[in-house]
Amino acid sequence: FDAEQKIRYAIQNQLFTLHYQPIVQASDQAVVAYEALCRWQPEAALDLTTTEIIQIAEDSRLIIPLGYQLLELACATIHSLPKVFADGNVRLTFNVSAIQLNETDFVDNLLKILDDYDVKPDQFIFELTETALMVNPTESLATLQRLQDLGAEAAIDDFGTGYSSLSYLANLPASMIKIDKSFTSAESLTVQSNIEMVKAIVSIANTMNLQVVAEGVESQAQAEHLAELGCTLLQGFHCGRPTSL
Ligand code: G
Ligand code: G
Ligand code: MN
Ligand code: NA
Repeated sequence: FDAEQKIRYAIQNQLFTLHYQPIVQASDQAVVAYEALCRWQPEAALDLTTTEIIQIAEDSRLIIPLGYQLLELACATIHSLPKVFADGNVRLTFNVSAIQLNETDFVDNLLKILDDYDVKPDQFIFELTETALMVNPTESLATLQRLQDLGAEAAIDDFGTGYSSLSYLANLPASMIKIDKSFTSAESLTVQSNIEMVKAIVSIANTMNLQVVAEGVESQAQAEHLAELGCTLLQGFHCGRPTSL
């Protein structure tokens, strides 16, 4: 079986699951959100990284059924953990690929799934990369606006690695920027130009009234450095590994 067939089989047999990684406040480590990350059950024996699975699922458009299956899992988790999610202080961030975002019925299908689990759009933050947004920039903006009108938020994932313009970003209905690991990793922070980039991104985010998450935080020293640079939210193995909730 090739990788695509294995992924198709794993979707049909519901062998995918989600793990959740905390996004915390730098000031007091309080969890403000959990990012849902796709994982497969051991029985799936896929022998592929998540990055490979998502890439193959995007190329084959299997990301559409997989994405809805994962959204159902996320909703089931939110529904089953009212103490974590119900008071509105902790949100769930969910990665959305370009193919999903550009599907005509994406928002309608999404609302149907949320409704089935009695989950509200304002419990979600949808993570989109600049690259995904730029496939259909105008339509992406309209879709995010519709989600925002429903109460959901949007985060720009892997920020700094894409090709979107500042004028586009300024008009985007997003509430959060996630600075890519390539700027925030411990190794990157040994290079002055990366430090300056983090400062510049924080400055842009503050100007645009966006929250800033530094990704890839693996140590206390790195957490402190990123907080000093103005990153108020942190995510990474130091703050918490992706786990089942
Ligand atoms: O969790 P990990 O670092 O292995 O994820 C690898 C890549 O897969 C990341 O780019 C991440 O955004 C993406 N990814 C993980 N889970 C999902 C998901 O549920 N949907 C989509 N579209 N991408 C995901
Ligand atoms: O593209 P996106 O930012 O959604 O991908 C998130 C990925 O980053 C997940 O696959 C997750 O497993 C991974 N990740 C989370 N924390 C860390 C970290 O501290 N270090 C590294 N190297 N990867 C991390
Ligand atoms: Mn992400
Ligand atoms: Na990211």
